[in-house]
Amino acid sequence: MKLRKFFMRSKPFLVAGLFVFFLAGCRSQFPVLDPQGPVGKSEYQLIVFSAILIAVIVVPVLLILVYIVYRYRAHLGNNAPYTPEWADSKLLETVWWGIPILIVGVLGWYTVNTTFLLVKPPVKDVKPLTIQVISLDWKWLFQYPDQQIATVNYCEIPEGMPVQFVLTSDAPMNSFWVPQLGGQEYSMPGMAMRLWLQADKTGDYAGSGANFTGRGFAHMRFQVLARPQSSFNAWVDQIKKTSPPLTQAGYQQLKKPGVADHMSYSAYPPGLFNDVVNKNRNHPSSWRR
Ligand SMILES: [Cu+2]
Repeated sequence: MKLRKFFMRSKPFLVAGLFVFFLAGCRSQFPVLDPQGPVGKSEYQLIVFSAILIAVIVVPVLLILVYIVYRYRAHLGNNAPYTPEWADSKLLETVWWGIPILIVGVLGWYTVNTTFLLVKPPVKDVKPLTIQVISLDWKWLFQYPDQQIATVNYCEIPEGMPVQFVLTSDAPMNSFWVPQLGGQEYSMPGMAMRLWLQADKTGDYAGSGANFTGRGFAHMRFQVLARPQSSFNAWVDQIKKTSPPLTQAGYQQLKKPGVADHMSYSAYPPGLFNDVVNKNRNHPSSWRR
């Protein structure tokens, strides 16, 4: 009877526990836990490290809670010590202030070190690629200033090369996120934000807008295709030869709210990215106090 009651009461915890246990088996459903580049990997290590340090506190506290509730329960014949005059314990105070201070200190130091490193390119001996990204309603425009080509809703990058994404928005603010390559960064009207990412291996990496922007938001997905340098070069040449240029009129068309497929352009209006950033400087979302 007692045992049955115990299981009835702890049912939500058991279900939650099983849920976590089974989910842990399918990594591919959690791209953040399957990083494919140095940025994603160091963020993954930060996640694991934080989870372990948090568990150091949470697990013993929950175990002690269960023990206390059981040990000191109101029950005839319970011989647990009863000490109503007990006031304090220097030893316990030291333990429950000392451990958290230590953990917050270590976690803070590690987090600051890791995240500040991500402001710089992940590797320094390879010349980086720059891609300018404009988030629109409801599509992503990628521009390659060195190659002078542009794409919509997909971009190719060479494997093993650090890529500097420079982000802005010509629509509501959004957030640029390629979970397997690294954390998200905001794209905001009137601002240019930098995000370093790198793919170690050839592969197709899914990306999406991580900030709700209205009706077509669910379609703001894009692909980051990491390819060997030679195929990347061939791809650029191919686009230069076969794709139409993006004109100013074409951009105005693209800017109109709507969803889009993958598109490629052999050229784009010079200075488009900077014009978009400057034009939106008076946008309310870029006001500074
Ligand atoms: Cu901002």
